[in-house]
Amino acid sequence: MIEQLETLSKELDAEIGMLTTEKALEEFRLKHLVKKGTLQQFVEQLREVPKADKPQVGKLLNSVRAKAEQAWTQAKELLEQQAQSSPSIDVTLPARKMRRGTVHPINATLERALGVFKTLGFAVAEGPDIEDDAHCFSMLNFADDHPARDMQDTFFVASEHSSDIVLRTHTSSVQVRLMTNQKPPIRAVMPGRVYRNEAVSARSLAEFHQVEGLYIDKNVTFAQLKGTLVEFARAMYGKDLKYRFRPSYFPFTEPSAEMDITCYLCKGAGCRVCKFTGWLEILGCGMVHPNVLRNCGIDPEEYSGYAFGFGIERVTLLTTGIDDIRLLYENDVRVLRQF
Ligand code: 2NM
Repeated sequence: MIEQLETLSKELDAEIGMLTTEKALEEFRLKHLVKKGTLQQFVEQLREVPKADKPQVGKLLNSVRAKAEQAWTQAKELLEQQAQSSPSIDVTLPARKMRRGTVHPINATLERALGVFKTLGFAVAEGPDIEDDAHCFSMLNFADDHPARDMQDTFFVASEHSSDIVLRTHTSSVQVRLMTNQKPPIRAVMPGRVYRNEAVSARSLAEFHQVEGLYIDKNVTFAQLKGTLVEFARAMYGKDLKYRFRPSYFPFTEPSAEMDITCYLCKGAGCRVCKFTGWLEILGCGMVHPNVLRNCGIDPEEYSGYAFGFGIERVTLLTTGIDDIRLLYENDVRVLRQF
């Protein structure tokens, strides 16, 4: 019987190694651990063992039985643990797509525009959003009664000490700082947020982004201004675009002009986007007014300069086909995911 028990013990060792499924566990239990199982049969045979041998055989039987029971319990616990910690992960499923963030269309347009001017030799300058009347208006040749100085057009910052602190209405204020602090030649573009007390609509917001440019040196001409802006427009809107310059008025430039390009939608035939003119206005520009140069300590007899400015949101609408400026600020992911 000792021999038989040892054979069973070896069999058990082999089977214990395979106890990795519910099915193997149950088969093992039915074969060895139930009343009619192998171990109970040995218990019954124990009665026929001579008395002298009983302690030895009994001890062996007990240890074999303990081994079988322990192994079964352990394997069952392990299996239950595995089922809990890894709730049926199917590693063959396709991976869930990781969505990467993208650059906001306003910033993408801004970077593109700045890139064009950088290749043309312009530096990039920035300045404060909160300005005083001098930098925003008076040094820029705005008359005392100019409508831009009205509460209706400009946000005034409440202050105990003075009433001339405003949110800048254009980045020209940065150009004033540059002209006052640097000697010509000056060639720079100024990107930034600007603020105007306007009703919000599909075309305009009270807060938007502008890029203005400035070039001051000896003998700067209107022809150079046109060349630079045509280069810019071609880079932004397409190589074979048509354009025109129309006379205009700004307090800080003389002469002043606005630049139009043919409508991207109707190619000049006339449509709702271009209000049936075939043209879209893209920027304002002009030769810096002698008064502005003088206010900034630059001699207009010695130097001349050109300046220009445009709104980034408008460029974004024109180049993406988005037809409502407010969509750029709502940050609806359904809009943002398209860029
Ligand atoms: C524009 C249009 C035309 C402009 C002028 C100046 C300065 F400081 F030189 F006088 N800065 N920006 C300018 C001229 C801006 O934006 C539509």
